Amino acid sequence: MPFLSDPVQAGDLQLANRIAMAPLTRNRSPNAVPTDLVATYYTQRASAGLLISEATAITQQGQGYADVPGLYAPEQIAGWKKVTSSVHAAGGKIVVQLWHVGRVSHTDLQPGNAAPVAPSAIQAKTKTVLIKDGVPTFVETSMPRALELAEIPGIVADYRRAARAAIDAGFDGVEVHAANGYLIDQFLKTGSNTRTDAYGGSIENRARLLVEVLTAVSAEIGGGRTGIRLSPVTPANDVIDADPQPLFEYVVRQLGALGLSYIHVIEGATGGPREVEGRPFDYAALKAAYRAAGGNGAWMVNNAYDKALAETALANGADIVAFGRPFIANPDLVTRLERNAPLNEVNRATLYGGGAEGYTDYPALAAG
Ligand code: 8OZ
Repeated sequence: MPFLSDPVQAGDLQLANRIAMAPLTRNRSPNAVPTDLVATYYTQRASAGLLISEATAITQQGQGYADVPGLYAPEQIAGWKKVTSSVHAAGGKIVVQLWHVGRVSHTDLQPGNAAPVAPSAIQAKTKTVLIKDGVPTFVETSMPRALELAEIPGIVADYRRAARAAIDAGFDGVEVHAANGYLIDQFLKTGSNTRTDAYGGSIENRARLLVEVLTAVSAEIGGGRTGIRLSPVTPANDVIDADPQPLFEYVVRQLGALGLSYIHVIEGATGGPREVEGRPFDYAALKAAYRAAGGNGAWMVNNAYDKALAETALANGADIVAFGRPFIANPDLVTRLERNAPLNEVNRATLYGGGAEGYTDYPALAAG
């Protein structure tokens, strides 16, 4: 039986251990450019087998929150280069999470103050963050407009361009963010997609954007450097599907032939309970469907894991466990899990926005 400290292969990525740092939004990249402080933060955590960056906008249209990073302008790529070279110098591996928020945005953040785009003109009952007079402020998301059929190839091309930019910026690969109620998840799920064209209606149609994006990204940079994050039953950002089990089994079957590096599954409600009332889901069946379709990527699980639960997951066939909040508060989480050392608690007041406090000042264990 593998241990968390054992190495693992995820497509082209040779990882030193089975502990990943989950993608975590921190809103510390003004003008969408990662700063030197961002490089320090990731480098402090480079002992993870894999660092997955915070969600990173593939275009300005894909941005939904103040001060999140992007990957579409030269200065953003230059900022990320400092992050990746510093992480690599520390012996770490890092992929970038490619993000289009779809309807989870605000006109203040969009090019020309336009409406955010979505599969359908259905507003999300969720909040986003703007900076008003220097203060992070939660506001309702704006009413979106439905994407025209003719615009969809451009969205796929934006993901492809961002994947190339990721390699230019020195990342070891990408994770396509298809979870948590953002654009790709909005297309997947019946509650946010009422289209009547080739991208709405049947499971095949609702999954079409996801399959086109993953096909394009893996053609651009190689499947072995391409991962994906899914959240079958999360209520995050007001998404729901009428029948998620066949939907997600279809999705992973389509991914089987792409040779992806990993499939990253959020079990339950993102950052919340592992069981969502009224939304049962069989994750073992999901993994079996992926393997039966020839999928050989690593199987990465996430949500509310501690060491004991993580070891049980490995015993049950997971390959990698992603830790979120524990990695915010414990830069040396790998060592702490190995030694069964106590964990620092996360300070929720400093999660989003601000500077070094609650970001790069969490202490590592004393040496020795
Ligand atoms: C917390 C705050 C803002 C965005 C996600 C990218 O849930 C996020 C996110 C999380 O995937």
